[in-house]
Amino acid sequence: MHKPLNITHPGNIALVDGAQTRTYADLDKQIDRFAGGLLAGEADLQEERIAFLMPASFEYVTTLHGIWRAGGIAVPLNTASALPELEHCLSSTGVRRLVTISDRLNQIKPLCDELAIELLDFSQCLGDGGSALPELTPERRALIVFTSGTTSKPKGVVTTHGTIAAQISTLIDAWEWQSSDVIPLFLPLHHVHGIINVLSCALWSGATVHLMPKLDLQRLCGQVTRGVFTVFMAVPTIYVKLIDYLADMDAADRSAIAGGFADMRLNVSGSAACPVEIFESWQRLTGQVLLERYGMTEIGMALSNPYRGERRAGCVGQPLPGVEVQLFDEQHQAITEPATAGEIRIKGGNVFLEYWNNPKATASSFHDGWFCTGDVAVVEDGYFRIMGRSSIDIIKSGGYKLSALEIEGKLLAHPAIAEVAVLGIEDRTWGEAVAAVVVLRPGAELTGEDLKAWCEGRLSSYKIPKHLVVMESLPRNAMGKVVKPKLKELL
Ligand code: MLC
Ligand code: AMP
Repeated sequence: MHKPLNITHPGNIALVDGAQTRTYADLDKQIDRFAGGLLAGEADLQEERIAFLMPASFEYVTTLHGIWRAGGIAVPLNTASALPELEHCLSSTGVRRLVTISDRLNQIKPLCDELAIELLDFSQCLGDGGSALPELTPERRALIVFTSGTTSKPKGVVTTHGTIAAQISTLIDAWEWQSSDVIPLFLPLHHVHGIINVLSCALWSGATVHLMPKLDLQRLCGQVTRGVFTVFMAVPTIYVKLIDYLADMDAADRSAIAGGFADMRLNVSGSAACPVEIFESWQRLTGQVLLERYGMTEIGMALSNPYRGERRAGCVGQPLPGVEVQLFDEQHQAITEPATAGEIRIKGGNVFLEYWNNPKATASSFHDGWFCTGDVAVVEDGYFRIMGRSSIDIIKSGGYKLSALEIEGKLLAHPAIAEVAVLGIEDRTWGEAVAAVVVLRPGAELTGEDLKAWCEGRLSSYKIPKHLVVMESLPRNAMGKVVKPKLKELL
């Protein structure tokens, strides 16, 4: 069983939210009360899936750990999701109880009523504490995080307490986490980057996490200038936004913020490729050599540039401790020659257990015991370099993995759209931006603004197409299959 909270430093500040703080001892006590409240006299939740919808907050951390301690499976929901997206997460995992905070109750109540889910306000779940708690062995299921892929609907990735422990401990070793570390957390808390790399590594280490419900560059940079943080982790989009934000200010302010970053012990980039230009700009601006690493919801982190040693621009380094990484060719043969591209496959205690209630998808994502990532890489002078993905239907935008098929399925319900192909188009800020190529029904008209308005409430904002191209017909191959057009030529 992993030790989710490092209570060897009970007086250390675990969490900061604005002017409020929680020590490890306070947090531990609150989690016990929450676990007891959820159990309501039962001995063990027996892997009941409990969903929760809340921004980064004391309540979020207490709920996540409380579900774990009570023997449940935590299902953190995306606070930016549209209701139909939440419906899929809740119904596919058979959730019967959902915890939220008072200002979110009205947003989610109609959906809970429709699905006969009991809606709980966080404060209702706090018991008196002191309840007997179940023993949690490493093979028990702990977490379901939804990920998009080559299927139209997102799949629930199940990790056990053992998987989570492996994912956390490898990063703590590799990046030398310490109880004196202080890190800001502005990433969404329904993905492994926020949940494992930032929150869990910090809480396991006895470090301090500053919770920010949203990325607010002005507030964040104010704290950076004051030297609050020692470690910073973000997706490349956020480094682009910071570089642009700093470019627009006067030299004295810029140098104060850049100095704050320079004084940190570590700046990490991941979840999407960090362009060499951004790596170099960040180094010029702050003196920090970004540590780029590679991971995935199903495996946590797998490859990382070294904490001590050369961090190479455009590369993701070497396998983390305890993680086996091998490139394979299309005939499933291991690639042994250098500089030959192949699919990244992974083995190790960090690899997920299964896709929830989807044995077919689970079986087809493994080959000979290796998890097949669908990412293609080469090894050059001992460093892995990601070259792209084997599927054009996966888009990475702002660090979010999006399924072109899911977005296409949604857009086909638009009354003006007869046919649609969705793809990612290169974008300096977002890495890729979502673009839709459509064929309209006879006599219909559609603008980008119309489409955006129609998508609101149906899709999360980052899935809504930012580019719209109307064509007479979609290009097809000799077999009649749609060939996604090269958008650069059309825009
Ligand atoms: C938002 N906008 C986008 C967009 N996202 N436009 C194009 N493409 C996108 N992807 C637009 C909105 O529509 C809005 O436009 C404006 O930007 C502001 O929206 P916002 O939501 O307020 O944006 P912001 O807060 O700035 O969000 C940017 C961000 C966010 C980078 C903070 O995208 C984010 O948190 N990304 C991280 C995702 C993450 O953690 N992924 C890890 C997955 S795990 P308008 O016109 O309405 O103003 C994983 C494994 C691993 O990948 O290896 O880590
Ligand atoms: P997700 O499914 O949201 O966890 O996204 C995982 C995917 O993000 C991986 O399969 C990669 O395609 C991509 N990814 C993560 N880190 C990097 C990186 N450093 N460089 C390139 N792609 C990355």
